[in-house]
Amino acid sequence: MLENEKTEQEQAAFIERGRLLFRSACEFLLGAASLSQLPEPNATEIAFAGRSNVGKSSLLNALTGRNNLARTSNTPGRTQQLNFFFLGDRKKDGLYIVDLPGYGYAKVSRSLVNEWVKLMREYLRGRPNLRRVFVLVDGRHGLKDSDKELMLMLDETAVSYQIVLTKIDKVKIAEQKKLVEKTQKAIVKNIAAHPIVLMTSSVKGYGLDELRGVIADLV
Ligand SMILES: Nc1nc2c(ncn2[C@@H]2O[C@H](COP(=O)(O)OP(=O)(O)OP(=O)(O)O)[C@@H](O)[C@H]2O)c(=O)[nH]1
Ligand SMILES: [Mg+2]
Repeated sequence: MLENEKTEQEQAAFIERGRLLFRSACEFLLGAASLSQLPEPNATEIAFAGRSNVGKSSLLNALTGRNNLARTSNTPGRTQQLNFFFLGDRKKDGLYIVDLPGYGYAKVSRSLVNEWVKLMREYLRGRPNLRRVFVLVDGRHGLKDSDKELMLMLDETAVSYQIVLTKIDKVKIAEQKKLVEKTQKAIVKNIAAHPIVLMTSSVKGYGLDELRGVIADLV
């Protein structure tokens, strides 16, 4: 069923599941620069991908209510590794959350871009526990060519993904619905893309309950 087709009661239960999941502790596990360093795929995994500076680390911090769990910065291209976090109790249940290295930063050399592509491909192919990649897209800019390239890579590797429009506090309320519709229309042919596009603001806290609920439903 689509997220926006829930009854009021179902919606409340969905939000509550997300709230409970994100009430658990979240710890930083490791930053991996190569695949050999990844933790055992013994729990559900989700990942945040997106252009440098789109707000991946900020969103992880906002979701977990921790200001500096993931490092945020004004310097694009800073997170150059796969940063693994664990939400929940590792002995019982919970999930891996991965803050993926950003892309689309103009000043990065061709060889670094190639390295990024190689690392991402290997990661996407090598994680059977990866349930969904959240592809973050800056709400002010919409889908860029580099986002479309990533989406193609996800379609090819058959990894399910969902678009999250970030920094929505910078988009006029009157424009928000149109932005979602336009983005949803643009991805109809992407076979592994979830049809629903989400909106968030890490600064204002907008859309976080919904995203927590979506994540809880994947565990
Ligand atoms: N207005 C607004 N600014 C935001 C929001 N989320 C993040 N930012 C700002 O955007 C900048 C980049 O945020 P990060 O979370 O570091 O972005 P990132 O995607 O992790 O960047 P890389 O690690 O370099 O790939 C920071 O200056 C944040 O304060 C938001 O919801 N609203
Ligand atoms: Mg980051």
